[in-house]
Amino acid sequence: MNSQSPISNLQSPLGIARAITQVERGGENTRQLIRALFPFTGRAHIVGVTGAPGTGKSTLVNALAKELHARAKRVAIIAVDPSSPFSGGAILGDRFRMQDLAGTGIFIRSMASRGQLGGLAAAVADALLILDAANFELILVETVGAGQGEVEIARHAHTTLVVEAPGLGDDIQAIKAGILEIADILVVNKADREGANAAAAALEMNLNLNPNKAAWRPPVLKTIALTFEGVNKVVDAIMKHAAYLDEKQLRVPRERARFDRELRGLLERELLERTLRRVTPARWDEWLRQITQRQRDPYSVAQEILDS
Ligand SMILES: Nc1nc2c(ncn2[C@@H]2O[C@H](COP(=O)(O)OP(=O)(O)OP(=O)(O)O)[C@@H](O)[C@H]2O)c(=O)[nH]1
Ligand SMILES: [Mg+2]
Repeated sequence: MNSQSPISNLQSPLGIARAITQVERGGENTRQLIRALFPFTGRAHIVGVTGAPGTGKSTLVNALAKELHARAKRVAIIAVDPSSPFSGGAILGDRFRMQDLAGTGIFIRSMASRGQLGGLAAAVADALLILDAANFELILVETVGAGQGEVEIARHAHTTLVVEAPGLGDDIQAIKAGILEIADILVVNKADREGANAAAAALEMNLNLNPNKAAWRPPVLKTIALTFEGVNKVVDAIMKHAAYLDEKQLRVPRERARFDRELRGLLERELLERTLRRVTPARWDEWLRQITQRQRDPYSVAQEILDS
């Protein structure tokens, strides 16, 4: 870091990309960077986009970003793939996406679980802060797959979209995976395919069966992301949900949930690191040997380490 304003490095896409690479590495430089940036954050609206593999999330996110850009919003995309340590396929797909967005001024970055000391969730949380400080008004975060990852990301988001597509199975994937509760907006993509109306009706019925106590009823919207059909309405719904959060003063509770999670994760990692720093590899090996030979149990070894 130089002595200029901490956000002066975030004025170019290259500077932003470098900052994200930094937070992926973790460590003291990351702590300093985030400390310096944090006062400049808190204005971005974070939209999580999740759903089963292949429902068209990436296509939809690109279309949403273009539509938001056309409405003069500063937009960034983070594509998170928690399942992939190397993200070979994802990188290929992303190349294509990046070309698709080239020259638009829309920032896009993909993050997989490779090479992060502090874990992917922490790196994504920090990347969101960087993009926020870099003055992006809307940040679209796409996550694939694993239920845990989806819920994790939803904790960062102000607005969560759950994307479905017909023909991927008999049931609606979100109902099966139990992720409907996190949805603020439901999208049935691939509406050009047979079964889209049935999928939308099933989602509506599920909403009727499990009515939310909150005043916001998630709209069920059909899209054809490939041709931009319905994308306008999804953007309208995002803006409407953002306004709803402001009007009902729900932004602060959502932020609390986000930072509650983050603070706990941070403490977990810090305490673990500090504790392990006091232990030599030789002692660690010796403890493992004692445990595997049933001379000691893991609880008493952990207690000894904590007491030391
Ligand atoms: N027919 C049809 N195909 C679509 C539509 N939207 C996306 N697709 C296609 O569906 C396939 C998967 O799209 P992606 O956008 O990569 O889906 P995804 O959900 O991001 O996939 P993962 O990231 O692998 O989970 C691609 O071949 C898209 O071209 C649509 O509205 N209609
Ligand atoms: Mg994708």
